[in-house]
This record gives sequence, C-alpha cells and structure tokens, in this order.
Amino acid sequence: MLDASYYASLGLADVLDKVLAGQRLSAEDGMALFACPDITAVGALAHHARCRMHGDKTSYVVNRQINYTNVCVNGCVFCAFRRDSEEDQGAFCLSTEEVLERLRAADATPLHLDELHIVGGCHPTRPFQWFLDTLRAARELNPGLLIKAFTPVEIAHFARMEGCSTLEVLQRLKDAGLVMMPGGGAEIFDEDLRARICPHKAGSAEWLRISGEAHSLGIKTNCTMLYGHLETCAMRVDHLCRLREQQDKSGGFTCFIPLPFLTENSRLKLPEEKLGPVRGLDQLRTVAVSRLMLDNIPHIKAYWIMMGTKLAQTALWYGADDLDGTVVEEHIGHMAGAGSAQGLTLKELEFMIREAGFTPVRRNAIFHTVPTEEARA
Ligand code: V47
Repeated sequence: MLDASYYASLGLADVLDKVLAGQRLSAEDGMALFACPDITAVGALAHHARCRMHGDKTSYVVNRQINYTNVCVNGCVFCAFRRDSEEDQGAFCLSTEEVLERLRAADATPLHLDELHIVGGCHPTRPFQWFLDTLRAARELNPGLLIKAFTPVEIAHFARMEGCSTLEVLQRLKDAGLVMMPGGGAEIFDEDLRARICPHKAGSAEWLRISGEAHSLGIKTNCTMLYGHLETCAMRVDHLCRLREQQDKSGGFTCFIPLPFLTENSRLKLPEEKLGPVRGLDQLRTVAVSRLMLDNIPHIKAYWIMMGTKLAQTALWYGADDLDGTVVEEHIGHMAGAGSAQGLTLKELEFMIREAGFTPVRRNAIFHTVPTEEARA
C-alpha cells in the first residue's frame, strides 16, 4: 500500500520513512505534504499514523453545546456569530436559568449526557462570578456531568475583567467544576495575520500560555486552527508546529480540530482565487497533515458541523478519529452558513461511523470510553 518507489517519485521518500518509523516530521516535511500533487498518498500516510494510534476505532460523544452569549468585545473580522451589543439584531445573552433549562431538557431525554460544551463571546459586562455560579448550578443539577467550557480567549477576558491572573481564573473555574476546555480562539498563530483578522483577542503566545497553565492544573484542553481564509500553507504548518511544541512542554492537549472557514455573513473579504467555501480536498489534506505533524496530540476531530457529514466521514480515512457529537444546538458555524443539521442522534453518529468502515466508540468530554445506554440500564 505505502509503496516506497511511488513515494520517492512524489519526493516524499524521507517522509514515508519517518512515518513508518514513527519519527517526528519537520516543518519542511509538512510543506512537502501540502505541495504533494497526490492527495490520496498524503491521506494514506495519515491513515497509517491514525491506525497505529487508534486502529479502526472512531469516537463520538453524546453532548450538548450551549452558547451563553454572542455579544463580544473582540470584533474578529471573520466571525459571523458575534454582535457588538445586546441591542444588535441577532444578539442573545442567556441567563443562568436559561442555561439550566437547556440542561434540564437534555437530562429529560433517555440518553445520558457525557459532555456539556459551554462557550460564548467575551461579554463586556458579565462578571466572572456569573460563570462560577452557572458552572456550580449545572453541576448541582447533574453532579456526574463533565463540563468542557471556556476557551483560552475567554479565560484571558475573565482575568482582565476580574483584575487577576489567568492562572487564578483557571483555578477558580476548576474549583467550580471545570474539567476540560474547548480549543477555540487559536485561529491562526501567525502574528501579522492575526493582527488583521482578530487584532483584539488574546494573542498567540497568550493563547498557548493559558493552555499550558490549564494543563499544569490538570485541566485537559483541545486546540484548533481556523484555516481557508487568508493564511498560507506555511502559516498552517507553523501553527501546527507551535501546538506540537506547547504539547511537548505541557502535555494536556487531547484533541486537535481543524476548522474550515465558513464564509457567509463574514466581514472578512477573500481574494478572488480563495472565494467560496474551503475546497473538500483542501479540508481532507489539512486533516491529514495535522495527523502527521501532531504526533503528540492523541485525537484529530472531523467536526461534522463545519465539514458536513459526508466529508467528515471521508476524513476518517485521512487521519481523523473523532466526529464530535450529538450537539443539539450550534450557532457559530450555522450563523456563518454551515449547511449541516443542528444535531445528530446517537444512532445517526454510530451509523455514520460504521458506514464509513470504522468501529464507533462512545466517549466522554475527556475522551474516556463510556458504557453504552444498554450497559448503563
Ligand atoms: O474559535 C468562528 C471558529 C471556533 C468561524 O474543542 C469559525 O471540542 C469556521 O472551537 N467558520 C469555535 N469557523 C468552535 C470551536 C470548537 C467547536 C467544536 C468543538 C470544539 C472542541 C471546539 O469556531 C472559534 C473560531 O475559530 N469560527 N467563525 C467561521 N466563520
């Protein structure tokens, strides 16, 4: 399958050797993978690396996403989700009771919830205490619930609002029940481009530092990359290398999620040659290169909400081993034109995985395997 002479003809002889030997790829190798004309050859390498780590297992999670607000001080140019103030059309701002209502609705279904994913904009006035109280109230309602909440960008915002360190914010959130953090807000680490697309949010070094601080407290986190906008392949590779370096230091990244830029309702104007959604083949290649470069991050997610279900299934053959979840209600992608459903059932997710040729494994927020409904009955 991984024919040495064929990879040599593609200029990937060294890359093949390294992948077969389980050795680390260089940034130059990453660039060669982006330049390779045969995407299936890149995919086969990533599939080899994925199978060595996970065999044919593909995880999914019974979860619920809650976006508490889209009012945000950051004003990122790409974001279709955010609003400047609560008075703007399409702005929303949930109370603790409204968060709990959603949780009660989830608890009322026969399915056990294995992850509550809470994320939102950086609201200009909502005090940090609200977040602590809401986490505690959610845990009281469902004591066994694993809560994945707040990106490093929100942590930086809370620290500014509260006038304390990000480490203190993280410690207080952990005390209130936070076990895991989502990987949003990483966008693209290249400082010049970041200054153009998200000048006001936490910078790259800060995002990485806060992730490392969370890891030092035993809070696992995810990481992401927003791609398919103005970045180059060199910037993507640089982004992956910076994540890999951070992971060498702090070790707490659990899953990487490449997020293809969705263009509707965005203020980010793309040049002619980049107009329209990120090409499917580019998405598959980016998943594959991510799997190959991030040798120290266990999981790669094909986030079906942003990719669509068909491409997410295909991505399982290009290095991804997780699909995310039942979700139920999603705003960030859908306000930017995602054509996917708002949520999927457990049966639909399992069917997607089996239909693609893999074995479904139900997981929780921290990627531990959890029993099926039948086993819990
Ligand atoms: O940080 C914003 C991205 C992220 C657009 O950690 C966009 O398990 C595409 O991070 N097109 C939030 N992407 C979502 C996110 C996430 C989702 C699911 C699971 C996890 C996890 C994390 O969405 C933002 C930003 O990078 N984003 N606008 C857009 N128009």
